[in-house]
Amino acid sequence: MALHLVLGNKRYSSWSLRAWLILAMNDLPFTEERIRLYQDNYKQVLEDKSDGGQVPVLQDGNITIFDSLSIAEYLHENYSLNYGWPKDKAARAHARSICALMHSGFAHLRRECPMNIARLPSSVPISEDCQLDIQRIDTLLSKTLRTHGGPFLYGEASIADAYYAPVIIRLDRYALLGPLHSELRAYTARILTLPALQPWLEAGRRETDIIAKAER
Ligand SMILES: N[C@@H](CCC(=O)N[C@@H](CS)C(=O)NCC(=O)O)C(=O)O
Repeated sequence: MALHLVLGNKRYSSWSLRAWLILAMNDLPFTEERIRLYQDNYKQVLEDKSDGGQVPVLQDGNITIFDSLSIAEYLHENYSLNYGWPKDKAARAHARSICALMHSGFAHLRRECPMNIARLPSSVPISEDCQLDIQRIDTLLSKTLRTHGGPFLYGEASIADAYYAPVIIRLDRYALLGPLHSELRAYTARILTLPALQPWLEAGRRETDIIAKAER
């Protein structure tokens, strides 16, 4: 069946990036359709695409999957991914846990430092709560990298790396890396130069639609 991904602006849409990167990392052929978020009748378009009313949405023939984490699970379950969830049971359980944590948490970082591919790295004032989110991410990812020996979170690349890629981009674009563990700084460089990610970064830089609330 043909995979079709509905996504938002590549400059800003972090949840879209997660789904897109899982597909790209795994070399799965797919077509994509970009919705200009917060423009014209985008909300109606999204409502028509899925019951979730948001991007990303994956269509696989007549099956529609919405929400980035469900898309990850669907792809893992239905396609033989080279870079799906980790093969080891304990690592897989941990990877699912940290992705669920990302999905439901780190709200201060997400709100105060929106993903913006085109942003030139510079710092902005952030709250203490946002600082705590960053420290927690640093502790979590550095420990995971140490436990599995790198170069990716669970050794080989996996869904978890795609899931944390937008966080890594935020740490870079808001110049937040300085005080972090060396493992996480090295990992950041690895993710930012990941070949599969480059087409997204290039497209995001070229986009001219500005979403004012995502610019800081
Ligand atoms: N929990 C959802 C979050 C999706 C989400 O917030 N998508 C944003 C773009 S990154 C969106 O569709 N925003 C437009 C809107 O909500 O109207 C997921 O993981 O897919």
